[in-house]
Amino acid sequence: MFIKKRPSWALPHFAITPESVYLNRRQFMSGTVAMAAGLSMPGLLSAAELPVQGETLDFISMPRYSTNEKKTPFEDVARYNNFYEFGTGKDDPAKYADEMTVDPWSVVVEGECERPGEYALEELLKPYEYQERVYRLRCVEAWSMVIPWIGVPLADILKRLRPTSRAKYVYFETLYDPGQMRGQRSLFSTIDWPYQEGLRMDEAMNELSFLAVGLYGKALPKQNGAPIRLVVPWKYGFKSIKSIVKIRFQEERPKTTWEMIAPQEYGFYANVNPAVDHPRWSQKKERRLPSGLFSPNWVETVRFNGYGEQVAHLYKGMDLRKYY
Ligand SMILES: Nc1nc2c(c(=O)[nH]1)N[C@H]1C(S)=C(S)[C@@H](COP(=O)(O)O)O[C@H]1N2
Ligand SMILES: [Mo]
Repeated sequence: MFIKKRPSWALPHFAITPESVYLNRRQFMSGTVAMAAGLSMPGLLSAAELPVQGETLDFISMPRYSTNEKKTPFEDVARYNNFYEFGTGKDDPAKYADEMTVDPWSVVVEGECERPGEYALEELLKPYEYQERVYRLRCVEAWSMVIPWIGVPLADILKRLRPTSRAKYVYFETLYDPGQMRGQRSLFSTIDWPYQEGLRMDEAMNELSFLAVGLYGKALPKQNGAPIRLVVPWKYGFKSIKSIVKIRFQEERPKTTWEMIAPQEYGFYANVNPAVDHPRWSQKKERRLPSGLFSPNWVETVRFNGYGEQVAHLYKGMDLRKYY
C-alpha cells in the first residue's frame, strides 16, 4: 500500500475537484443512481489510486470517445512495441522494460504556469476518476492497433497547473536513466536522450488528448510507457511519449526527438495523413494488428486517423503538406 505524504508543494485537491468527480460523489451518496448509470462504484476511492503494476484499475467507460472496432489482443499490444529506451527491436521493450522502476514516480512541472513543482504521480492523479477510451493508434511505420486505454484527459491536469497566457506549447520528457534503460546505454543509439515531445496548447487541451496510466483494465505494462504516457490518437504514434517525468509550458515551439533526428521525414505536427507520404514509404494504408505474413490485414489510413470531427478545426488554414 502506498503511504501518502503531503509535501509542501502539494495542491489541496479539494479546491480543484472537477465536475465529474463532484458528480460521482453525489452518485456515491445515492448508490442506486450510480448502479443504474452503470458507473463503477464507488468513484471516490478509485480517484486516488496509484496505478500499480499488474493491478486492476477502476474506471468509467467512455463510449463517446471509443471506437467499436475489434480491439487488438493484449498480447500484441504488450509485445509489439516501440520504446527505444529499451532497444530498437519490437520485442526489446517487453523483454527489458522490467529493468525500470516506476514506483515511486514523480513529474516535474515547470515553465509558464502558476503551479510549478515536483509532483508525486499520485498527487497529480488524485482528483480524477479514470476513464476508459478505446482509441486507434497509428504508427508512422504504417501499422496500427486498437487499444483500450485507461487514464485521464490531459486538459484536466494541465488546467489545474494553471498555464499562464504565455504558454503556447507544452513539452514532455521521458525518464533518462541509462542504469535502468539499456537502450540509453547503447553506443549506436541515434537518439539524443531524453526522448522529447510537445504539443501546441490547443492540441493539448483538445478533448481527445489523454494521459494513460493503464490499458485492458490494468496498470500500464512498463513496455507501454508505465506509469504515465501521452496518447494523442490523431497523430502518428511517436507523439505519444512514454514514461513522462517532465511537463513544461513554454512560449516557443519545442524541439522534438524525431524531428531533430530527421526533420525531412518527421515533423512537429505529425498528424496522420494518407495524402502526405513518408519520403521512404506510402502512408495510404496501414497493417492493423494482429497482422501476419499471409494475412497482413491492410486497411485504408484515414485523415487525422479518423478523428477529424474532433480535431480538424485546430488546423484550419494550415497547409498540412508543409506542416507535416
Ligand atoms: N519515450 C518514448 N516514447 C515513445 C517511443 C519511444 O521510443 N520512446 N516510441 C513511440 C512510437 S514510435 C510509438 S508507435 C508508440 C508505441 O506505443 P506502444 O508501444 O504502447 O504501442 O510509442 C511512442 N512513444
Ligand atoms: Mo511509431
